[in-house]
Amino acid sequence: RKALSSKKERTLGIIKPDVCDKFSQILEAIYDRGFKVTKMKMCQLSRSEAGQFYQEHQAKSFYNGLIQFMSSGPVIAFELIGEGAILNWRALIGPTDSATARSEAPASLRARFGTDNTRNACHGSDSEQSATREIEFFFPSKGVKRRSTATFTDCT
Ligand code: RTP
Ligand code: MG
Repeated sequence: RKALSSKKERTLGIIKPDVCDKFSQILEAIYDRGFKVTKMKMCQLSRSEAGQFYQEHQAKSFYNGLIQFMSSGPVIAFELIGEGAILNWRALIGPTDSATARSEAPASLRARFGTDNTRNACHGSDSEQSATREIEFFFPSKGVKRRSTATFTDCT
């Protein structure tokens, strides 16, 4: 019987507005780890789109700052597929706080490219349920009733 972590999974990653110019180095790390990149979109989120995306944090003290940051410039969102992709992608990005990442996971993307607890380079879905919702948010399936109302402004 295969270990749980060998299950093929999909997850949603985001290169956040602080590090869009580090796109090529981040993509290189993603391919080095053996993920398959199956969908990708560059766009700028409105405040309401960013708020919808991070709706589970609505009541948190950092919510407004998070929404401000996530709508401050272009993001690159992508779907990754791989064995244990949800946990493995979160391991590659590292702890939420970039300073913690630098001490505990120096090779992680947040250690290498993040600034602090908010401007932390990358996002990764935290569960299968989040991954499904977040992939649908950025890459709405056609045909069935669209669950995402996001319009995604081009970065022109
Ligand atoms: P993410 O959802 O972006 O992958 O990050 P995460 O799971 O590691 O952390 P989460 O708790 O979900 O927080 C979402 C994002 O909110 C910002 N944040 N700021 N105390 C703070 O100032 C604070 N805490 C969190 C970060 O941008 C974090 O990634
Ligand atoms: Mg999270």
